[in-house]
Amino acid sequence: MDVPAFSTSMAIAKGRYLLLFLCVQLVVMAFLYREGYRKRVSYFLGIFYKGPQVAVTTNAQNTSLRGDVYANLSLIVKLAVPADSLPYCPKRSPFIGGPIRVALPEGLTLADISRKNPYVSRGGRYQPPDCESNHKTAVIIPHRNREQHLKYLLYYLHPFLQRQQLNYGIYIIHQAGNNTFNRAKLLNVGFKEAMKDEDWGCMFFHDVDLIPEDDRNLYSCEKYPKHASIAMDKFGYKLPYKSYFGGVSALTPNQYMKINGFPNNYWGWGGEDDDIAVRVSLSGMLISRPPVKFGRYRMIKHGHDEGNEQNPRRFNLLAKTRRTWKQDGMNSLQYTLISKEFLLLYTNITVDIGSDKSVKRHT
Ligand code: BGN
Repeated sequence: MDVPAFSTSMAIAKGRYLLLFLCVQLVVMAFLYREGYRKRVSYFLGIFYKGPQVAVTTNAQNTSLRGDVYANLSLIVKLAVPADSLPYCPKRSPFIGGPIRVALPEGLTLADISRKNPYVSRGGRYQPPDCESNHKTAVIIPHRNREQHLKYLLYYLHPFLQRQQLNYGIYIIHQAGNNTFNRAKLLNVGFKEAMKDEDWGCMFFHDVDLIPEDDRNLYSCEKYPKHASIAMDKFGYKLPYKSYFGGVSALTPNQYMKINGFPNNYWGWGGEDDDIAVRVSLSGMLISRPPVKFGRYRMIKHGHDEGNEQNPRRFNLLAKTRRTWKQDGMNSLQYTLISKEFLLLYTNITVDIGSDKSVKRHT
């Protein structure tokens, strides 16, 4: 009988096909793996999409060192499709790497930072070149005479935000003149000016001397106002007290307007962040926080801050927040815009916010 012989040779042939199929699979996998699958995917999409071709580009400076905030950036490549047909970014960015090693590079210049962030456009704006972001975040940074800190923050913040696949913009709000510093009023100005540019979905209010140490600390907004800097090195990587809301916080425009923005009358150091926390609570909201191992920040050391002495009136002001918050805030904000420049790494807003002597005292 030759039937069994026939079925044996069929089985051998099938086995060969299976082996061949497996080999082809292996080769394809090795091919996809070689230079990162994203580049390959974009290559394949390019074959099917017959519109104008966009060059597939990579960053040159990939270092695969663990904890290097720039390490994953070279994997971000332009997708070969027009901007309006980009797919939505995934829920969790594939470029997030976890802990970031913060070392302050010597001799850093703004030009170096620009070179390391080729996809950042004028005004310090960015959107992922390979997908449509799910989040639109403005980062507002009050500033005066802290050029060195600003440089370090920009060096870390740009790649940090890109790794999270955010559509973002960075705003520096510079207080003109030598009057006492007023952080909260500068943040109000930043909110107002940033909203003129774009329909931001989330505002991050960020001190210039705080560098995030884990990119799983997402710079997007939550159901409630978020306090992001919950584990700072200077406080032993834990909250100094339960209602602490200083350093880095985030609100949607709706949440911001619900609390009437921030107070305008805290001149000098201290108390304004506590006032904001009281506003949040008086508006019937809670505080959202990231997990403690993500909300880690390193504070850059600095000496005495001239023009930002402790505010002796902060105790009085804070005692009255319940009575004043609806009259003092976004609805009473007054300032004179001196300039708004769209620089390479940030939008620079210089503003005259007056002085504590020019405000009516209610004490
Ligand atoms: C608090 C300050 C905050 C500051 C934190 C951390 C006040 C008001 C006292 C009633 N609050 O004491 O503004 O962010 O320390 O340094 O001073």
